[in-house]
Amino acid sequence: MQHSPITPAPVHVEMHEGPPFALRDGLRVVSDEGAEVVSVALLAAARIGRGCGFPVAVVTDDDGRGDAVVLRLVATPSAVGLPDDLAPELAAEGYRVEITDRRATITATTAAGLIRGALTVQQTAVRIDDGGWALRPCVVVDHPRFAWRGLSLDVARRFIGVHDVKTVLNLMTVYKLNVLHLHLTDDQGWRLQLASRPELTRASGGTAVEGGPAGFYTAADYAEIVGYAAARHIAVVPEVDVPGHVNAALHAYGDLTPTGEAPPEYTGIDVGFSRLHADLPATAPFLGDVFGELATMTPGHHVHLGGDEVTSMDPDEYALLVRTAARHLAAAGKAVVGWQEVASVLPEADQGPDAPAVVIQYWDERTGAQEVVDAAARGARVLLSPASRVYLDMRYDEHTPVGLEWAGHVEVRDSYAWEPLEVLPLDAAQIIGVEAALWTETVQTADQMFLLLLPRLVAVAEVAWSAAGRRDWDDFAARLPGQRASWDEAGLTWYPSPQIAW
Ligand code: TNX
Repeated sequence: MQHSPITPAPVHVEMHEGPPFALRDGLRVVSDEGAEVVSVALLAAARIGRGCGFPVAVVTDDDGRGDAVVLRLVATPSAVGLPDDLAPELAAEGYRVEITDRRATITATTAAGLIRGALTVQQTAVRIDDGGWALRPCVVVDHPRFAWRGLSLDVARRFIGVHDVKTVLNLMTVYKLNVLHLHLTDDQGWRLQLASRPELTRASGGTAVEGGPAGFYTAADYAEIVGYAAARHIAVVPEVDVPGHVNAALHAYGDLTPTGEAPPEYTGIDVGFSRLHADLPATAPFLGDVFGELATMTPGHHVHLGGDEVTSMDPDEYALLVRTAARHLAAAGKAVVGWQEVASVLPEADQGPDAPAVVIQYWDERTGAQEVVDAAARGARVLLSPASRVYLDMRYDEHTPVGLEWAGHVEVRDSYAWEPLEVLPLDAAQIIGVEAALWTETVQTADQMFLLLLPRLVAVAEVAWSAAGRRDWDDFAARLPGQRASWDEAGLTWYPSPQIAW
């Protein structure tokens, strides 16, 4: 059997011998009826057309002829070929792909599964003699290991504009990641315009670490990002970080400080010095406005309230502030996500059994593991972001021109060769998934951002998607060079790690 290029590695793949499916002018995408499927079909047609250099039509009647990429919805996971006992959240993204010399057929129970399959189809593409493209014949049956496969982008320390966010979303689509977490606020800047609190972006939208790129998203910009992500079946999880990391908010609204006086803007990179105050009359209305409006703007299920690195606050006050924010989100129908520090105060004991599970994001391997395990025992689900593996703002080695080092150097193999079930003493069902993080204290340009993301983001994507038994460093290292042409074509900077035979 031939070697599979598909990344992340699928659950089941057979690459077949025999003639590939040559893509020629006249190729059609045959879609099932229904707006969601047709939207995936249009996206697939546009991607294939761009790659091949001719227009690809979308049609909804299958005449059975060749030269077609077929998207087909079926009613049950078993009709896809997926195991009957697979969790519904995983089955939803499962798919089957079959490529013969005349057709590629993608089968799934949802549009999300179809788009994951469409990207698998694209990864089988090879150049043929006439300079065109062909798809390699194969059968793939696949589904994700974890429901949450994320990337957190810190757009607060430096602003990342809509265009660059879309480029990141394109990359996430290719590697089947499905959550974009936007860290929208921090000491150095506030990046989302809110009608209820216009001073936030007016006073703090134009600052960034050390005079770096600043700016903010208008409501329309944010909706554009959310819509672009949704078309790719990627959820946007916005984060407003409280009760620490709030200098940008205090700078905009002085009544959030005990003196009533707004502190100056902050453009350094220290953490832990700013905080809200539970006993000030302005604080509760601020939390209500911000989280209420954020929830309204966000169609997705989850909203992140931060909660990290609050030094010098009485634990009762911390609990009160975090729980106030959490209750505003719950009242708006959202599930709460928080950094691991909130594990001491969430989920609340009286949160009913029907409330959506709180998600605790574990990042700091130096401390707090027991609190996370205890929160999981109270019903939380855990999102794994162990810094020594998936903090993609860490330098690869001492020569990396940008990045921090507090969690050590993180080479490609570090990001790849770890087992999520071994990070904390948890059952598999308590782990919702894996999320990489790109903090931007040292990042000034899009090139620097992609240098840090590539190739490590691909490694994390495989940890999150591929079955444990399908993961193998040598196999991954052999597949990775096959990905570089697509990065080069997209004009993305990447790190030529010496661990890979490029
Ligand atoms: C820790 S991770 C932080 C961030 C920094 C990051 C730098 C977390 C919840 N807090 O504020 O940007 O380290 O690596």
